[in-house]
Amino acid sequence: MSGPTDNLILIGGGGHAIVVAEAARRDGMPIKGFLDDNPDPPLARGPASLDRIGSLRALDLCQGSPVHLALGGLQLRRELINAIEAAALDTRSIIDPSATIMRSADHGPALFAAARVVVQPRALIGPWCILNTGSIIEHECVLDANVHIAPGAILAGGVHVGQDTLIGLGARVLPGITIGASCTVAAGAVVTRDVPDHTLVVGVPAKAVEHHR
Ligand code: JB2
Repeated sequence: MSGPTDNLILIGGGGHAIVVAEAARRDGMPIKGFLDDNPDPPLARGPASLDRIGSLRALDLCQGSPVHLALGGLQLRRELINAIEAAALDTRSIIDPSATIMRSADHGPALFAAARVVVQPRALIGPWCILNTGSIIEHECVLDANVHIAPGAILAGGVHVGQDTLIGLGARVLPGITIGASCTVAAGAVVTRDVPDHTLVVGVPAKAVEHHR
């Protein structure tokens, strides 16, 4: 449980926040509590639970504390990113100690990098991205803001991903491909061609099935 010297506030208390909280502790970052609309979400229960200190949009409670946006849904993340930026809150990156980010790679603020992530040389990771468990971002990839790479997904060298896009569980993207903004690459898909903005692609090789978000 959090103690008097703890200070980080997580925004979100669901499954993603459980993973983020553990990585933050491993990274030596004490946690004060979390915001969530659900009065009894997963992070409030079970081992290493934390205290809920307010509703999800009660960002006034975060003034003076470092925060990390700890929920996975991209549309809700986009709304909260806009609110957090408007409130000029002090955002923190959380990087699990087992993640490897090569020295010539770079990332923006508010990154979450989970256990066993690998970011290879000269990759550029934009602000507010999630690199989830065991994902691989190869050399010279460029990720725009609020890109979510799900567990086990792999981007080959030189891939560009537009903002607010989800690369699903275990998906693979071939070298040099450009994926647009607000896209979803379904779990297990293999992307062999560029993907325009606002497109859902599925399958092997990935095909567009829907214009969305
Ligand atoms: O539509 C919503 C809504 N959706 C989620 N309206 C409101 N008011 N709140 C919403 N939330 C809030 O975000 C809930 O309070 C919820 O506790 C919190 C986190 O959402 P959820 O529990 O749905 O999932 P998550 O973001 O923690 O985890 C998802 O993303 C992770 C990256 C899951 O899909 C995980 O399996 C995944 N690993």
